[in-house]
Amino acid sequence: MTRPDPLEALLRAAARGAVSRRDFVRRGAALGLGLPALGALVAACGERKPAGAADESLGELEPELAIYNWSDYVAEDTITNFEKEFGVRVRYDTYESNEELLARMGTGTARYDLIMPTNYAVAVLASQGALAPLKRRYIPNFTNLAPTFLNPVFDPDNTYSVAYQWGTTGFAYRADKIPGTLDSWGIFLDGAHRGRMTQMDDMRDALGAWLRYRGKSLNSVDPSELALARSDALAARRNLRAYISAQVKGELVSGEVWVAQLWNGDTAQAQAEQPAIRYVLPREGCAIWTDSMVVPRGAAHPRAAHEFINYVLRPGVGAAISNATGYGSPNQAALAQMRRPLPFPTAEEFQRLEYERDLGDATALWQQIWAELKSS
Ligand code: N2P
Repeated sequence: MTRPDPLEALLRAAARGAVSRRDFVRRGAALGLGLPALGALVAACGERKPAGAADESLGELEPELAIYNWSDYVAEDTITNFEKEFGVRVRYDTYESNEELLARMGTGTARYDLIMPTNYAVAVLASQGALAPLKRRYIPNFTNLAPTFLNPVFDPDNTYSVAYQWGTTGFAYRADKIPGTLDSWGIFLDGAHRGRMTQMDDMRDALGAWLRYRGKSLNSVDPSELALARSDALAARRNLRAYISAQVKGELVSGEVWVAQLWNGDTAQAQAEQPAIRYVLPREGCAIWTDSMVVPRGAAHPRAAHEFINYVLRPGVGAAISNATGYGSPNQAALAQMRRPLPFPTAEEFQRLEYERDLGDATALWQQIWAELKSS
């Protein structure tokens, strides 16, 4: 049976919670619905909460979605498959660091519906009121997440975030160019490899390594500890070819770079092309992180963003992403479909791993040191 349009519009508005029970009955009656039918519909829908409530409907799927993600962080067909299945056109841009993402969000000029910040960056954005609470009713696949990735400290109750991928920030090296087994951040102080080494173009990673090198927390806000990290970082800088993140993969593969501070997954991507590349979790320790999917407050296409989150949480989609990126999947239902599921670090490894936290007021001091490292 084909319904007349006004009735369909009324039913949709009721489903969105945009119509009170009394209005629904009044408008339904005006459209010719008898009282028994109206009563049954009202009972079936239940009383809807007014607009603005936590379970408010997001309305219909929008035909567009704007995603801002790390580079090399999806499988080749992740986006195109979503576009085809949902009839949504995706605008997809990439960034190289949380600082780049935070700066872009701060300008308010770039309008994205879905972004993937790391632990501490979720906390920073949430504290700025920049994130929209997620509507779990649109994310039934949330139950596929492994318990370890639920209720993280940076977002208790997963109000704003759903885990996307996880990994670590150690370093990669060419075992065919450098003899022996490397296991320390100290390698970057070795002048023998001057010009063949790189550190991440990322304040937290580049300076965090030197804090760990001296046995300090990579979340340190202590000025004297930071002063020491600064001088180690300056000494290492003499040996560096550049501060560069994901893009160093090509130079590692070609052999121009022999040692590169890098994430585990991007290292795995380079290893696929050059088997002599090794990955190290330095003995002094390094960062472990989870990148999460979050929706900026005021996003223009929130329903499409939620659909995408739910899509990523399908076992097959999550497995395909991790198979392509080399990172760990927080999706426990996906593990069976992964080529080499990344085991969560052992208790022994965990002793050396640390999550990055929001630095609060000390962010300014970190930024000042970073600006000095990057200049000249
Ligand atoms: C993407 C790697 C991003 C991980 N290439 C950083 N948390």
